[in-house]
Amino acid sequence: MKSLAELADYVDEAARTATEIPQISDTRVLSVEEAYAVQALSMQRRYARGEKRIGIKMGLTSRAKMIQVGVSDVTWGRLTDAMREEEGGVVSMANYVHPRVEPEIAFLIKTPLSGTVSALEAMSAVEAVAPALEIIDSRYKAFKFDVGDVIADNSSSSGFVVGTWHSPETDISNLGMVLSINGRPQEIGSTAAILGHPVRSLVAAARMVASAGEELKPGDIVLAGGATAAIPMDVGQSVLLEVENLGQIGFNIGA
Ligand code: OOG
Ligand code: MG
Repeated sequence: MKSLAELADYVDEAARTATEIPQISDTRVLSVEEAYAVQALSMQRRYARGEKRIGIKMGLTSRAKMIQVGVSDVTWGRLTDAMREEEGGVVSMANYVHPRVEPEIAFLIKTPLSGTVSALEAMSAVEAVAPALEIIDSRYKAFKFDVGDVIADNSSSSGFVVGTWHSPETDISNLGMVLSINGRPQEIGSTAAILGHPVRSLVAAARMVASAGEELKPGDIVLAGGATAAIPMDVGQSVLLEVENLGQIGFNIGA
């Protein structure tokens, strides 16, 4: 049986080379605690290669997402500078295994946040909010995993695009979201699908990073989680997200 450090190498290598791998749970079912240990160790390998941690992503914060992947625990993962894709740019499929895109909200952190906080305290630590697209790319075969698998695989984090930052005073409780592919709406939702209000995802983020002995730092980006099911990506598609009052963002998908 592989050690947690060997499992970290296993998921890191799959992510680095965009190669699909059999599920860890085929041979060993990880507890949530063990899975976060694997994630943390695998991130050490990325940082050692020069990637910088620039924030975190929350996962499975909406019912649509929980149902799509069959896992109903809220999870988190770390974002690095290498994962950021350019707004309006071309995203290359070659860097991914079987990516999917989902509509999200991003928070920009102004003051340190960690531990048990209220929604009001969480919002007062926010510098700005923006529309975001997350590109998730589970390294596991057929995009299938249990909760330990997905946490170990950095909650499928792979890429993301952030739009224009807006004032933190913007009411983000229930903003319409339309995710279109090639000009055709594919998923329609609301920011309210994210735990009832995206700020609850930030509250959960503060609690979850604290349990890993970390904090949300000034300048960090926090992705609140997909508001709708994610859509499989393919070469030649143009992806556009329109969020009520926050504007639109998108990218094109190349080979
Ligand atoms: C797990 C990651 C979930 C979200 O926004 O819910 C996630 C997955 O769906 O592969 O990023
Ligand atoms: Mg997501």
